[in-house]
Amino acid sequence: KGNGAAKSGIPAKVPAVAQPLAEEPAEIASNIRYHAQYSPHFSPFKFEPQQAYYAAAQSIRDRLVQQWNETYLHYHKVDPKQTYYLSMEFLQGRALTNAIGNLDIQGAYADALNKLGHELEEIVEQEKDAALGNGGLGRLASCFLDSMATLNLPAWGYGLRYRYGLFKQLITKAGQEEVAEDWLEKFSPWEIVRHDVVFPVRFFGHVEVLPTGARKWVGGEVIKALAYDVPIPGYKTKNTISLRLWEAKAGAEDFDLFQFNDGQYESAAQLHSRAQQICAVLYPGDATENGKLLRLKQQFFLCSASLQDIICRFKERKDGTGPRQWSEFPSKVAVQLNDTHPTLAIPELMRLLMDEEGLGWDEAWDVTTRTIAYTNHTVLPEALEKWSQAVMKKLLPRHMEIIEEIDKRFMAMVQSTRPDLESKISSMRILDQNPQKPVVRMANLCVVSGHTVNGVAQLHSDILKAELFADYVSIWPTKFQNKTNGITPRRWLRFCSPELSQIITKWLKTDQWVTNLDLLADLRNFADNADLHAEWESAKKANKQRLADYIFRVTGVNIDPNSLFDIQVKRIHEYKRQLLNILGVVYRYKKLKEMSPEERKSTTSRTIMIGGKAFATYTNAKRIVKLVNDVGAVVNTDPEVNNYLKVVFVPNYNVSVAEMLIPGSELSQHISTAGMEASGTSNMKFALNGCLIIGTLDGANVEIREEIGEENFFLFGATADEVPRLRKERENGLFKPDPRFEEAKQYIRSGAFGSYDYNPLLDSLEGDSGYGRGDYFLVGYDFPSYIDSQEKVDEAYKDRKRWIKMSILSTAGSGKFSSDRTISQYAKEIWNIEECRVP
Ligand code: B1N
Repeated sequence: KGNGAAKSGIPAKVPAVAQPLAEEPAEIASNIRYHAQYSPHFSPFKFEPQQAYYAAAQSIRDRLVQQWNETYLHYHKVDPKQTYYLSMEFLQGRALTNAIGNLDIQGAYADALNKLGHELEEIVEQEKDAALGNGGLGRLASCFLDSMATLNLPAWGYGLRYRYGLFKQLITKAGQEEVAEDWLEKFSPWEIVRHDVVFPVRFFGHVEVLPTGARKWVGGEVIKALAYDVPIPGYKTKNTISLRLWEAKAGAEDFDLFQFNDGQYESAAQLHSRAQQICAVLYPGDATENGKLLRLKQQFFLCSASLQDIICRFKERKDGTGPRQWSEFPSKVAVQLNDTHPTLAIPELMRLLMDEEGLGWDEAWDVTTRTIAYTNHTVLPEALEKWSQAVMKKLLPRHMEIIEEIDKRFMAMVQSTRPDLESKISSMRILDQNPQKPVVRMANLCVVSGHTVNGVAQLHSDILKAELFADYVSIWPTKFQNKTNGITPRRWLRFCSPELSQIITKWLKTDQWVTNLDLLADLRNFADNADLHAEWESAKKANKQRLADYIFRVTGVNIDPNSLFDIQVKRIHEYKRQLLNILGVVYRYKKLKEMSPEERKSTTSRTIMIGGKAFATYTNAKRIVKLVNDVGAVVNTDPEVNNYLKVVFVPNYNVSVAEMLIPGSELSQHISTAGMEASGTSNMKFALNGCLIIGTLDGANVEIREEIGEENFFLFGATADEVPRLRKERENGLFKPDPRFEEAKQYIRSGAFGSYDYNPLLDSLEGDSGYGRGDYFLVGYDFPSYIDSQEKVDEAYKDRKRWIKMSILSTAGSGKFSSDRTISQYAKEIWNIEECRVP
């Protein structure tokens, strides 16, 4: 009991008041020098950029730790309701620029580093991305942390400390190759290991019935969860919250000295190596199903450790009037599940409350359902998690019992109150009793057990209510909400484009837009102002030049900063339709080839950049990567056209690369088959940076177009409600492909881009029906309207005044897409938490 308080991080005795921190560049420089000298990681006799980075980071960390201690002492005192954001992914990227920007000490650190013979811009490049996430879902979690801290909300992020994050993508003759990316190679200066925060997590074993009738999970193997805290500073506020990442460990007691002495080295440390596996690597799927046992272990590890920690904190904050009532738990704790990946939090909370704390079913169920809420991020059937009942029973026998009981009670409730739903019960149930492969449907478990379910853009939330979860809506009409995604304006404008930010601040006569993004709307007042146009264009030009230099560095391709920079960057997936983009490029190339030199001169020069990672075993996605590279190799070296068209595959797309690409973009493509992209968040980043969008009416595109005006958005393609009918038409052989579509495919088949066999990829666009056949994603259907829309882009780009105006209006219309707005809505409408500002 004695260490209960220490476990959650609040010491029994408050430590001495924090030391005053250096303010002047000279003091900061000496602080950096101190860290360089006493850091055990490097020779004290050298001070190269890498060492300067680590020393500067450690110096900044001192500040973060101080603010962070103050924050949690304050929370401990005030005891507000807190939110816990559980996510298998946090895609943090680099931390240095963000930390000094949020702490508002950028100038002082730049000067200090100058005094030490370094440039800040060069130093920040030394940092490796923390890529503990795949794509949009993980990056959203990281944007949310920034907003929670900035809005002074009492909140925590909980995740896993993967030894290896998302793989590094190499582009070779064969296409994409994956190699492990060692983000912890030296160490991360941004994490603080908490040897005082450790919880046991059990796997396997069996359920025992005690004489009292209570049930207890025993046996199996017990692995320790050790906390690493990453401080998350808010923008210009003292509040600094925590991203708590769990690492798996075995203890000395698990090391079998007897076996070791007997020469059985591997079995002596068996549990150690099993523990190591749990956090070894991030599963690299994005909207792809990964039904692997290790993934389930990871998920449970996150849920169990986090809930034990949360309960521990709840128990210790009593006001001296005796132990807390469990019925108070939901008024102190909100748990948000980032998709179904942490669904096991539901049966784990039930188990902890019943088996460890002695609550009855009804009481535990009441607490659990009032605590947990679930966000859905996809309707793609292959991404909806389903776990084999047999596997679950073996790994988590007690949880399987609890899930069976939830399922049974849910069925009984529906049968007794809603006989009209009789025929739907088998599909609404949590357990899918298909005798071939009985599974647990994780999304159903979340809908039945959570108090709120939300989608991530209006269209997506509407689809959830009308299709995926329609039957539940009639039972719980108020359970379903929309929370349109957002992005942090700090990382995605203020820090990644200081040039544009400065102009915005100058014209708005305030920098308040950084935390009140709706203020950008006032830029509309100057949308025709020639001075603003000149400044806007010169900032864009500078960003384009920086991007061109980068592209040359990483690919050797020279791109012209006067050409239209057209970018599509996101995970490679057939539903995102990078194939539509590249087929469009192939068509453009063929038309350019057919033109006379004179005719070519009147076209709009374009540089098309495509980047993104493909899941290692997703064959068609990998073929698309290869095709983009092959098309680039031919086009870029064709002297007839390469002044008018360049095609670049941007390797190893990640957060830092995005921070370079987005400010330099002029057109970006968000061209998924309508109804399939839940929201998208890069669309928001591009629009915020004054980049125009060509896109379908899908995900958040719909709302972006509403906000910035339809005349400033290049729209094409079928709408979500037309898609089922169009698929049917194809199946019935009624689809007549446009000759331009046939021409583009044929050009690739003819070998114009090399001898690689693209027939299987192109064949997926043909045939009658079925996933991976019969053009399930309607590339052929949307191709003609896509090409037409691209022609409108070319025309618009020739009219500089019109283009710049559209660009300004894109930024001006992006206020809604701040994650501050999103998080405020979660706080008010789902979590019921309030600001708790550190004085
Ligand atoms: O979540 C983003 C959305 O903006 C995107 O539209 C959506 O595709 C993305 C399994 C996922 N949905 N599902 C995933 C990630 C990893 C995994 O293992 C599924 N990612 C999304 C933020 O709302």
